[in-house]
Amino acid sequence: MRLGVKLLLVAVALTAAGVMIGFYVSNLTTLAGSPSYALPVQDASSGHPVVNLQIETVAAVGPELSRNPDWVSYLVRDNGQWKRKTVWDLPAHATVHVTIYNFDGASGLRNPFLARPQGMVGNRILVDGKPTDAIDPNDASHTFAVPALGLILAIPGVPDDAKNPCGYAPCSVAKYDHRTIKFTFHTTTPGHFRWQCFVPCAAGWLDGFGGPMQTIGYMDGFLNVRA
Ligand SMILES: [Cu+2]
Repeated sequence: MRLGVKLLLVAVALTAAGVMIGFYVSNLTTLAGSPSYALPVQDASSGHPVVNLQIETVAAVGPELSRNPDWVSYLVRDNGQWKRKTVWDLPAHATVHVTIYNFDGASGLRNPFLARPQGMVGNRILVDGKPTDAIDPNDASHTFAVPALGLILAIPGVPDDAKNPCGYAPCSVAKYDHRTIKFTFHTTTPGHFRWQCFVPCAAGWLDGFGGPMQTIGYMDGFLNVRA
């Protein structure tokens, strides 16, 4: 083959690879992102706003809420409806009462240190009503962590032999087997804080950390703490 033809083939192959990488990046960028949800203030009489944050974690987000129905996800209760919104607007210096309903099974923690809840009031959580200051790292399904606020907790999973697991979200608390986690934390000064899951829960992805684990709107989001 003549040198000119070889060079032309290399140029064509490089261009094609470049275009494909471009499509891949643009697809990921389009997928990532989430509308924000502003939590309504329940009570401001003490001078410190009080808000309730209700979230659910699901094994599969379902076709109603995503074009990736099999992706694991967080959802937030917005006006009584479960929505795939992972950017939450919170008032500064607020008391945030959090309830997490987990419908997913366990994947286990890579780092057992994260099994010890930290950064919330009392450094403990209620698991199905029981005060808990450490869970078995193997039982972790997801974590809710806001590293900049020093807040982290691991969420225990639904047992493998659960009789009534939820297939596709949205998952009804009244209908399906779940774990209930409650805790309270305080926001500080205004800021933009990342939150994320640290359990390698993205089944089918490299080391469980791809897809929904690296895409805002599923296992990652932000707290917008506003003055
Ligand atoms: Cu997760």
